[in-house]
Amino acid sequence: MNQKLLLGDEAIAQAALDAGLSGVYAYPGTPSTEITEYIQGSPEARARYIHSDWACNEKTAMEAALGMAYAGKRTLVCMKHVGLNASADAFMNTAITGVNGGMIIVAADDPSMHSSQNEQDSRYYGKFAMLPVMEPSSQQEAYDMVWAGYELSERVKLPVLMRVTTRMAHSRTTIVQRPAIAPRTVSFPEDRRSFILLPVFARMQYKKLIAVQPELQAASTDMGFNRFLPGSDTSLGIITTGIGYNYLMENFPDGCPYPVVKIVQYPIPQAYISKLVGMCNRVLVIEEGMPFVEEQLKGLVPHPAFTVEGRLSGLLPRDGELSPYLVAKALGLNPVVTGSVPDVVVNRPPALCKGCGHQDMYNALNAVMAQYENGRVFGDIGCYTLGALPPFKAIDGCVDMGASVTMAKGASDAGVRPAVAVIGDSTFTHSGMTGLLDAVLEKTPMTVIISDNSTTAMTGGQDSHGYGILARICLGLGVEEEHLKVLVPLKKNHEENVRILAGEVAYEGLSVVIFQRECVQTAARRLRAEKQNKK
Ligand SMILES: Cc1ncc(C[n+]2csc(CCOP(=O)(O)OP(=O)(O)O)c2C)c(N)n1
Ligand code: SF4
Repeated sequence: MNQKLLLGDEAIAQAALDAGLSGVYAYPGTPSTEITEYIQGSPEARARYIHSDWACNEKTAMEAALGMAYAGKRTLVCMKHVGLNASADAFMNTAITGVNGGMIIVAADDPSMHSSQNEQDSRYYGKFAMLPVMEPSSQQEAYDMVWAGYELSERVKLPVLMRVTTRMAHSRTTIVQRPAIAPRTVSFPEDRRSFILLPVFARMQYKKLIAVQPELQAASTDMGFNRFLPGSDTSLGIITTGIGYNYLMENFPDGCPYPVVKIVQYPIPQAYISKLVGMCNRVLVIEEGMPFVEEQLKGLVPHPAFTVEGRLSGLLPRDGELSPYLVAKALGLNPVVTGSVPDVVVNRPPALCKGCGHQDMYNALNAVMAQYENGRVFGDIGCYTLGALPPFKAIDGCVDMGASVTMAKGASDAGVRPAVAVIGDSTFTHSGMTGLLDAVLEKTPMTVIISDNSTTAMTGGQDSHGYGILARICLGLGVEEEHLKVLVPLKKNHEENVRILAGEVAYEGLSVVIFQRECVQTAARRLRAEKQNKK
């Protein structure tokens, strides 16, 4: 019996490797990044030539994985929850094409928004696409579910969505591994038409998706992950989802007195829910994320026979992460663990690192923008978003990856002058390039600043697809050569940078200014690694 101490993310990665993975496709995003990094660092994955390079964005990742699943191999796609939005077109259509080889899509949700712009719940996407969803309550369950997920995926010929949340992804425990199996060989779908989503074929495929739903419902009781746990006190019935089960059981170390339905696989197991509401007229739903189960259970009109409580009723907070403490309060228990942060932890606002090139870029930009009364700067997502905070207070927006360019364009179309976008190199190749093409084609008066630190710094310094080719990409998209400037953000260049940037911002047309200097953290890591390699 082989045991390993692994993070939830790593347990998923290890399980995929053991279950014959042929390729992982992903774009970094907290709390999902460690899945792909684990596979990238695995000697076994290297020896087996398992694909693990980062993709440009989540949509390209999803589609490449679909291609691998088309060819009969087992594949994994990983992203943070908002990445599922970026790949939603491909994701929704994977449910219509179905798969040939096993495909697991991991969406890592971030309740409480530790490092995200919202706290959406990916289970809604699973229901929307009518796909099976797995939501492990422990790291071991995550490991086992990857195996079971591939088997289910290959049996019903559909991708499986695995939803994890921050605490599950980022806490560590011992995992019991299974003996590894060989990867699948190349095979093709039986029906060549299934992947051709012309309406005539897509209609057939959609009917198949509807027809398989009873089998998915049966799987959510037969596969043994969801459970009905009897309890002697039927004054309350409890439904937990995902990690909510742990939070409940932490409050009942000697066993829960109430009957419990533990849900970790969807569709929601109707048989277990019926059994619970048949014996309890008050039900508490403990779920991490949005009130997904609670809302469905409640329906539109109050049920005469039972009341449902949870995040919607106010017994649990409507937003933010759950904890054993909050669950104890909802149950009217004396919390074993308190929810307060010890006094020794002093809150301090996040800031750019000392010596970071984004600072010099913002100093130059602020000097230029000070000359205008009504100019606006649209920021984007990355370390440079911290330019919104003091001392810079340099940006007026940050919405989703790539939106700096397109929002600046819209504002410019509305007459805002100057309209400036600030975007990082990785975010630019993720979603900024297409917006820039719109602006090129319409000759929109605006300036796009690409703050190029040659890495994807915010998520830990992964490779950036634009490395060394950003200027060529911009020229290729049609940016005028005389209005494409490359500057080095250093203190000693400040006056010169302000002068050049001011000229481009004043230009009544489209300009791009690339501020290029490597992230100091990535540079330090690179130098350390180079030193190590020389030894
Ligand atoms: C759709 C989506 N995918 C992933 C992320 C996670 N994420 C936030 S910023 C970022 C990239 C930042 O890289 P870059 O633009 O180069 O800026 P840097 O952090 O290096 O300054 C990523 C991957 C996200 N917020 N949204
Ligand atoms: S990690 Fe790099 S890009 Fe991010 S703030 Fe620090 S130096 Fe700047």
